[in-house]
Amino acid sequence: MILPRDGEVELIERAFGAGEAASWFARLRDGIDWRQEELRIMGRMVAVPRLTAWYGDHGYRYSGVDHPPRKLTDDLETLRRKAEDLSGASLNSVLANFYRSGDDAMGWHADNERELGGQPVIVSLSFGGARRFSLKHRHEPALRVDIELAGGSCLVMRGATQTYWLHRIARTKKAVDPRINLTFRRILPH
Ligand SMILES: O=C(O)CCC(=O)C(=O)O
Ligand SMILES: [Mn+2]
Repeated sequence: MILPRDGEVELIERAFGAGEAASWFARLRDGIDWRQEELRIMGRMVAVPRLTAWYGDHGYRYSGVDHPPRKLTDDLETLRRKAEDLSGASLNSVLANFYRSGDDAMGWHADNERELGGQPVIVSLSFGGARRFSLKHRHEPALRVDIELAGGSCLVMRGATQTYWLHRIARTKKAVDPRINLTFRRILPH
């Protein structure tokens, strides 16, 4: 078990072979409509430190940004089915993140938007360079788990994970290759 308590995280290290993962990286880099989003932080607009894209049957609001519904591309549809096979969960949406370098990152958060329901299954596929994914317990910050997410891996978060744990991708000064991460989710109709 990756988490000592209060949730379930599973890592499938080789969900994709090396060649397959490299070819998905190139297809997603070129085929996704990447956007540079901005957030309002203390009255100022600040560029999010990564490129993002949202695809799903329903709209989604996270980090104060509204994402209208948008049909999955054929490639995302293929990967959605693979994510369903890997997890056994039913998934209808995906948030894509492109970390161009070690300066790109995602801060501490939980995937706990109301549209995901109480105990969401989040299935996260990684392509390209490896990055460190960290989890910390909300009520006991000394409880920390670090996982290296390499290209071709699949991480599944279930149960109470989003209630009790935060996760992030930290910046790094190490030389890292660009990375694409797809987090598949099930958005309930709203
Ligand atoms: O890039 C990752 O591995 C994490 C992405 C993530 O946490 C998210 O999209 O909510
Ligand atoms: Mn997340």
